[in-house]
Amino acid sequence: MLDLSTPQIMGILNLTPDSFFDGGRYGDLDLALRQVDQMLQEGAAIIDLGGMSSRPGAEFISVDEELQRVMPVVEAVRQAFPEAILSIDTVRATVARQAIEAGASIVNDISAGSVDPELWPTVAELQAPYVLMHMQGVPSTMQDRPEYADVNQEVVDFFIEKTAQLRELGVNDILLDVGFGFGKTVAHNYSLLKHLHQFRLLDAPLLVGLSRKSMVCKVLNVNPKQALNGTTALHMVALQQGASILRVHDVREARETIRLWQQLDQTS
Ligand code: 8Y4
Repeated sequence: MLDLSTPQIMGILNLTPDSFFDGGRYGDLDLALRQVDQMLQEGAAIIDLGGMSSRPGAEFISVDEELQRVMPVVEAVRQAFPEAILSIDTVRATVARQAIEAGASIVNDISAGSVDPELWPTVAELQAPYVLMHMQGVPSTMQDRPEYADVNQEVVDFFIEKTAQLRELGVNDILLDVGFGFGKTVAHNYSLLKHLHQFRLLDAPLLVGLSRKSMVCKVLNVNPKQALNGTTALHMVALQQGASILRVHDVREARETIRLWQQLDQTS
């Protein structure tokens, strides 16, 4: 279904209250479809759709509101771009189920099943590929005081424990994600990036989400709008460390980065 013998791009489609999208607003669906069209043309293999913000301090929305934001887009994208692979960014079983039943393929869950106990059994039942992401704490407070004895060891242990539980439930296709910025200081994030290669030992594809995040912005003293160049630099590091999927806002630039990495990788 998805060839991971070479790195691929997951394009971000934000459908959150703090983005352009407001479910019911006239023209919003059209705007979302045009953004998807552009990302696919620029080389995204997967489109990640999320209706609930996971930013520090973001507001919680109801299941109904999340469904109202996400489902029309899943259905419209499905219809307009039947070949596109969609991932649903949700922590809720109901949203995951409806999205998968409407044609989405992948469940991207930043909570590692910790919010909705029905999510993992649902993913198993639907036999959907699942993104297992590490987070310390919960979004509302995760950046208050991140603390680890050894961040790399802790994330490895987390992956080993959770993948065993997922496989026990019958979840067969697991992607691993260290969760940059989710309960981590800048130093923690860079330690994970520098040693990302170690996670390859777990024998699952690695997804990285660092696009325009604070690990770029804080070091460069720029805002997210100004963080594309820094994002690109770190994407190249992630590729060198064995990342299989880049979750990005800027597909064209990520495509170029992968192309340059391939050239380097094929060089003796
Ligand atoms: C500007 C830049 C503003 C970044 C906000 C953000 C990940 C993820 C997010 C990730 C996976 C974000 C849903 C945070 N990050 N899913 N989701 N991995 N699997 N913030 O790193 O992009 S949302």
